[in-house]
Amino acid sequence: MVKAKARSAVSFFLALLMIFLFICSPVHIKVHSTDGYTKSYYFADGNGSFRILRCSSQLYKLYSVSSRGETTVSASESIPPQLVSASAGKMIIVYSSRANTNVIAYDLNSSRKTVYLLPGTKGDPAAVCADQNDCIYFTDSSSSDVIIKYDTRGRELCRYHSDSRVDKLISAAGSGKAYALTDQGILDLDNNVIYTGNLPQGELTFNGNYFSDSCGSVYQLDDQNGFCCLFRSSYPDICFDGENYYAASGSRIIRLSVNDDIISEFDTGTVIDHIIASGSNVAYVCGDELYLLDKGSMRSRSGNNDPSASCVRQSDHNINSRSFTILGEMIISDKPGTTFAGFKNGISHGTYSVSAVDHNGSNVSSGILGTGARLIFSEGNDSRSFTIVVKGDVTGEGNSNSRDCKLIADYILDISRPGAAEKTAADINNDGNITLYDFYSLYRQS
Ligand SMILES: [Ca+2]
Ligand SMILES: [Ca+2]
Repeated sequence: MVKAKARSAVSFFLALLMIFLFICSPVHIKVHSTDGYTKSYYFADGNGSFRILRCSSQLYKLYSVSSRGETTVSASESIPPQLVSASAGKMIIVYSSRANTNVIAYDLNSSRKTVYLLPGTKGDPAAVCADQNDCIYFTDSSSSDVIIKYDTRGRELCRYHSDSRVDKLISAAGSGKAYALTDQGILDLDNNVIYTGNLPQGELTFNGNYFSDSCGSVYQLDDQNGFCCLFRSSYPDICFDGENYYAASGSRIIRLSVNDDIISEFDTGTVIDHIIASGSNVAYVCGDELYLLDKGSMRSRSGNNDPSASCVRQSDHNINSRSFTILGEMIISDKPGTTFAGFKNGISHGTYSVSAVDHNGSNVSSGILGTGARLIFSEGNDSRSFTIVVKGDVTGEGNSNSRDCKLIADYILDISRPGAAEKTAADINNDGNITLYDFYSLYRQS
């Protein structure tokens, strides 16, 4: 009787242990047999699920892996892909048949498939993406500085001429706007603006709303901020779950705060090939298998960044802009209401990171910047500070209105004296003096 009780207690604890181990171990996703497949791609839909595309010289198969680890085949075709790319929740496969270029786009959220035929294209496909309106942007190797935009029926809508070779075409998750990554910078195709700072390096991985490069940087593309670098680490493989950054280093996964401090880590026991986030879920690839990370199993650790995983990035300290005038240590804007992100994205700043201080001297990371605010560009011990001048904004809150007219009148009547930035902001016609002409010009505008 006692023995039976002891046995049932032991089996009860064994069962508990099994459940405990099951909960604590990462979910193991083994997708089909990988025999015969020559290449695998891993994507995220941004809503917590992952996709695995297995390709061979005859076919491809697309698997969906849910946030709970259930795996299903979501598409399969007897087509050998020539080019595969993903951005803004769309996965695109390009293949050639009968001298035509064919494109299949899968919406990763709905699995909806759109098929395109791009007639008259020559050469091998070099870059492709689809925007939110299902238009295709395409570049081939025979004219790698030309981007052709097609509608869903394969009709050519327009051509963009980049001044340099197009390496990749990507689109933003929010707006679906298309960008071309060239060897000169990132070209915003809608606005014809080129960003030359903080360029992605190597392979790009998309997780729906963010993307990372193979040199430890995480980027965001959205309607408001356009293209921007959110984070730079010393780890060559990193992803972002919307709250923390997760880097892979050997067999370890390291969770980093937005300040690049280590919060916790997990040793998987196997060398990790790649780490990827989808929404708030993180997965990692070892060999041919995908594992979902159980964040609860990560052990707390504090410390600085791991220097053993250093990713060498060349410094670039050039500051220039097509959107704003840079004069000495002033950045002059004729667009009242420009936000911190607007300044940051309108100025190419190499590898500098950018911070801002408003006209009252408070650190800010968003919102409108006005005359007297400062932008600080820094990297390591190197730092440069510029004062912002917004034409017509003398009061410093960033917009021009009757209060700015009143202050200009005070300058003219010598009731108050402007500082250097205010003087430049009040001199609407740029003749070096503040006169009634400046007052009337602003009065008519406001
Ligand atoms: Ca103002
Ligand atoms: Ca003037």
